Amino acid sequence: MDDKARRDGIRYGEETVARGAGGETHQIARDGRTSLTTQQGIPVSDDQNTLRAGERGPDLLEDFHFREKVFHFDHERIPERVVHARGFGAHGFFEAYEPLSDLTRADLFQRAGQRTEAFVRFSTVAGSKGSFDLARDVRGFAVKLYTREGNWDLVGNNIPVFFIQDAIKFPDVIHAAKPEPDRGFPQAQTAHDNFWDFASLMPESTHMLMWIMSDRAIPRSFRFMEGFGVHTFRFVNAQGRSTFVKFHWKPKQGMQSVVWNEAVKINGADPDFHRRDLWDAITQGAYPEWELGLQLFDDDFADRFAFDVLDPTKIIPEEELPVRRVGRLVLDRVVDNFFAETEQVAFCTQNVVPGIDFTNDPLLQGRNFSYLDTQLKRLGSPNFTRLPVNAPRCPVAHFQQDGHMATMNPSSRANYEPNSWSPEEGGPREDPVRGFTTYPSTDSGPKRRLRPESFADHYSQARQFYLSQAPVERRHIVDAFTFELSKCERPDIRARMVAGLRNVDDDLARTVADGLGLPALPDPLPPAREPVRDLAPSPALSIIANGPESFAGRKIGILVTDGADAGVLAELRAAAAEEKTNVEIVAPAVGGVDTSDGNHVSADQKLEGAPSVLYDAVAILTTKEGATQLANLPAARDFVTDAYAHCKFVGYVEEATALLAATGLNGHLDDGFVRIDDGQRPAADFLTRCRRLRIWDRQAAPS
Ligand code: HDE
Repeated sequence: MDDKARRDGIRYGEETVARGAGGETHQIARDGRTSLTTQQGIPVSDDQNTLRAGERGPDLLEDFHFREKVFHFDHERIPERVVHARGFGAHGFFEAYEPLSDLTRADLFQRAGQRTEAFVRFSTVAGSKGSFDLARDVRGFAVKLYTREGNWDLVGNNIPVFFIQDAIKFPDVIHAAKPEPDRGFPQAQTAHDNFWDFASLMPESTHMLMWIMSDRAIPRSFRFMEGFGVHTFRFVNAQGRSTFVKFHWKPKQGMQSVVWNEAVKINGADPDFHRRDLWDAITQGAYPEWELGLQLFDDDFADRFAFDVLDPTKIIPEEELPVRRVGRLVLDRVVDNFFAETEQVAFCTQNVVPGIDFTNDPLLQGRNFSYLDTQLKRLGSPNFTRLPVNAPRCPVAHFQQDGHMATMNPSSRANYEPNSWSPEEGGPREDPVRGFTTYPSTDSGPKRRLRPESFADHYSQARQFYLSQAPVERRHIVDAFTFELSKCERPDIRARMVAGLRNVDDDLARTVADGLGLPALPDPLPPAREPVRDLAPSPALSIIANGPESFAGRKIGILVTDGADAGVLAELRAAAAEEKTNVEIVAPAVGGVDTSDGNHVSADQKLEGAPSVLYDAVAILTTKEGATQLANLPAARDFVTDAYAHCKFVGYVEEATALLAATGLNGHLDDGFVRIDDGQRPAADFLTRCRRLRIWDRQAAPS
């Protein structure tokens, strides 16, 4: 159908489906494209108009194409995940560095260099599917490993502890964090009464609160954050010997977070900041990598350790039990279809393979019940395991059958066992040698509902985390508590939380109390058990102390105007390429600019759509006239002042001075302002300095 016919409202009779010599219908239309068909494969001749009686209607029920199309559309949505609704997935592989057969019989750890296909989904927890990426929140880090002995799902987070110790409190903590039920807001944030009411009444959440009020909860990218299995698991080797294990994912890109004021602005400028970042990195071939780290220990260590290794609100500090790196996870392929893969992927904590087993961590045990249940609700059929993203890559053989959307049913005689049919007709049999065997721990005791005494110290590790942070990171924690509690309408909730913080650190509690303007410092909450108090700080807990070694994978926004020095731009681009740093050209018009050599440079972004919060560092390349024009543009002034306020490096040419003057920053040009048109190799020098990521001195340490 041509455009004219479409405009004219069309009664048409033109045939769009090619016919073969014998009159049979082909799936190829006349212009060489695939013919549009219904779900039943019936070629469609007109997808613009419903079937109607007479020129102006009414529509006819007989229009099976219209009915099918709208019916399917009406059913496109599936329930979003009750938590972790907003996520982004990618494919890749895990590669083992060395055989770990002394520790585990899990197939993926048996041979150095062995690769196992993987799918990873990152997520935020509290927000709905359409919320923004830079919410202050835990990030999910769920890894599906398609091993040769079945799927292993390591469903972790970017924070190694959790809010609660017992799964029975999960609905409560999530209800409290989600939008309040009467009003349906606030979306994707914990800064409201219900969350802090619950948190302040649940001292076991204190350690986790320290983490989510820290910069860990506002990562710069999924690529720059750690992942943790959280619980203690077991490895079991071929001889049946068990070793406790905690899983870590260490980003090879180094760690990096943004600052809160920046996060708020990123959410407006690009709500898809994290998913776009991962998509861009992978499609550009800069595949992100994490190393799998293991903390391995035996019963003796577990007995000696100051806390219960089954308590998911505790870590084992890396300094006390080193992390052994045993392989790498590489994400090298984006999804073909978001719904089919990222939305339909179904992680289940109970998916473990021979050689990996659970412990009695009560949170883990509860999760093992929840995940299977939730997938049935979400995906609507017990056959969700057949979806390509969920299907094991190894052979599957069992007698489970039928159900909604069954695509794989027993085709031979027997659908039960034991049976006396031949191997061909009788189907699979148990395999005591290869089969999964549960580690035979001896567990017994009276049936009771209780919380073990060994779980009762809620404050010592919270304090350890706080004291392990760099001063500026501590300040961010203070600011985050103050901000979030300031959003609580009830003063008693604010005061109760500060009373809890007194058990963590008195300075922290006092500064938050001052920030909130509490009339008096409340007495500390009575602890369930006297805390151990001063544990040795753990440097591994600081992001700043574990930053990247290079500026690779980061992004510079270069603000240019007409007449910008072509030589400096070329040097900057070359230095960035050498450092494997991405560059985006930002200009007053997206059409681009003419540089000093008369060449045209097209822009990637228009200034108003590319605030400096989208970049790790910025540079300004302009002329005297250009700088004067920029000085009159609010977006240009914000570009610079935000970069300054967020402690970023700013490269500039001498001619940019008028813009800097207009921002009032001229007197404050610290180390982070770097001339890129002056010196030996100024552009390369600028990139090298950017490796520090931020000039934290701009933010004073807490008093
Ligand atoms: Fe989850 N969690 N969770 N969780 N969780 C879900 O399963 C649950 C917990 C985590 O990208 C749900 O498929 C309970 C800890 C991730 O698809 C649900 C408890 C950790 C994801 C569920 C926890 C996680 C989920 C919702 C307390 C870190 C997203 C949708 C006992 C170790 C996976 C779904 C994805 C998702 C239950 C606590 C990580 C309802 C009951 C601790 C990364 O089954």
